[in-house]
Amino acid sequence: MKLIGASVIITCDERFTIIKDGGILFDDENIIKIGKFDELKKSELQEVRFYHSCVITPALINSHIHFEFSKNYSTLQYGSFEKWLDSVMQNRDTLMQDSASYIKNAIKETLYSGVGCVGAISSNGFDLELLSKSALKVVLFNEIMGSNKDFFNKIKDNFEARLEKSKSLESSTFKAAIALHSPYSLDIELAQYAIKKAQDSKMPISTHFLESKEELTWLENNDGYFRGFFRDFFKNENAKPCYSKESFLELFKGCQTLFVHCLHLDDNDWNNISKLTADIVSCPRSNRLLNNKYFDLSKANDYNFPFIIATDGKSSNYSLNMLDEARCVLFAYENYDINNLAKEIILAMTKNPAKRLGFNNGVLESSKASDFAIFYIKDIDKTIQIELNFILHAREVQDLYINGKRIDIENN
Ligand code: MCF
Ligand code: FE
Repeated sequence: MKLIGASVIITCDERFTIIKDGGILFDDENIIKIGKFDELKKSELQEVRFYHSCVITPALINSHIHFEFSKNYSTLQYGSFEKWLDSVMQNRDTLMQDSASYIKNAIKETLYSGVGCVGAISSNGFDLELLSKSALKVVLFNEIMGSNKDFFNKIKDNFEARLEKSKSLESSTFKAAIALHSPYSLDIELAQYAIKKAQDSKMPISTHFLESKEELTWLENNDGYFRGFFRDFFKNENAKPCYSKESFLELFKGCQTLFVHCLHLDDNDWNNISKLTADIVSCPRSNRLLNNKYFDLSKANDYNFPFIIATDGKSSNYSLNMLDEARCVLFAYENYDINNLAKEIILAMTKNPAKRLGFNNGVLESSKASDFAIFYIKDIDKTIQIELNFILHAREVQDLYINGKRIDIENN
């Protein structure tokens, strides 16, 4: 048994318990007991450490990230979804080329920001082995995309090979799953085929949904930007949307789904998603950069969706640091009481996403996984606004534990 302690422990449990001068007693799998450091010190211990002027949180969770796009810095265009997608189509191949070193750095950046667990969208499988070898806990969402019937067999073969490879690498820290890119980019036959695979193997699904007004116009009116998109990039003059919003959502009955973005939902869509076994993931900086819009948090509250935030990839963000994402949220939602919002943001990157990714982490209480992040925050023992000061000042972890082991991030 090991014991770590700190000036403050933010447990993220049901009552959002905060323990001052707290301690966590744990082994390589689970938390055994949590309480006051001085009390727990009386146990038989292999290792003891107290972090002065520090906060311990559950290791953070970034539930939507595209590691393969980590080479993008200033290449892709921001400010309009249309310009962004055009620039992805034009630069995708060069961004993928020799991207391994960028992916490795992105994994490091992720760990340094206190993230111990990710939902990674893998479009080509280039991130697969690097992620499986990393210290991170990973749900690898193998992406399927395509709407041209001539290529269906090729797409299926490629998808299946990636899926099988990721299944063969499964471990206590690595799980295979499935991502359907979006309703504008995926034919119904391929969607049904991939959903069946997810259901047969009880894998969660991730999908982008109603990110842009262009997608909404396409699904509702069969018109707008996407007409030109299919004509210019796929030589298809007669492309039609494969779904209505309703028929797309219907596909996910009986699945465990993460809908990502959801910036353009109407009441009917909110209602339909709330009937599914589904959560919504919001990527605030990505949404600001591509679509000039933030997720409607008050609607999410009305429909009882837990708040979940993620960074998306470097394809639509300037960093993969979850603490930068947290600060963006704090400043974006000006109508919310700042102290309450700070607490909601902490849950949005711990307890709330943990439920769907299934690693038994995200909360510090006995029998949960031993995944912790420790941050030095000057004078944290002098404030009553712990959550707010944590979000304002936390930048890089002091230490990160995954499955009870301290991670050597630099050499990971
Ligand atoms: O989430 C953002 C914006 N929305 C859609 N896709 C992506 C994002 N970041 C990367 N992507 C990838 C996506 O996985 O870009 C490609 C896909 O492989 C788009 S090609 C239609
Ligand atoms: Fe995304």
